[in-house]
Amino acid sequence: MNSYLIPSLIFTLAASSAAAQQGSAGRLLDLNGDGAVGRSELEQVARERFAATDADKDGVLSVDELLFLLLAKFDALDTDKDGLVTRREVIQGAADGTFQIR
Ligand SMILES: [Ca+2]
Ligand SMILES: [Ca+2]
Repeated sequence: MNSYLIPSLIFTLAASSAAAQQGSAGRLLDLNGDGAVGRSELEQVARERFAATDADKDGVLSVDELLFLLLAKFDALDTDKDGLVTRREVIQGAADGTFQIR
């Protein structure tokens, strides 16, 4: 993975995970409640998600740490637990905030 992809992936997963928990990515990312999402809010969420993903707290993300995150996302999308993620499950995940399509 390149240096751009990892932060982008972390942010996307952070936003979609948070949206699943709170119903809307906008509400979660709007940390100060002013109705807008600023760069500092995006960066704060990304920093927090990075810290949560960095299980061994060494300041970098290993392949294992990223795979753990991706597997958790996969499990959330695989709503019928058949070990496969269908287009319907992705669409449903996008609708309910489990998965963010960009
Ligand atoms: Ca680490
Ligand atoms: Ca499935």
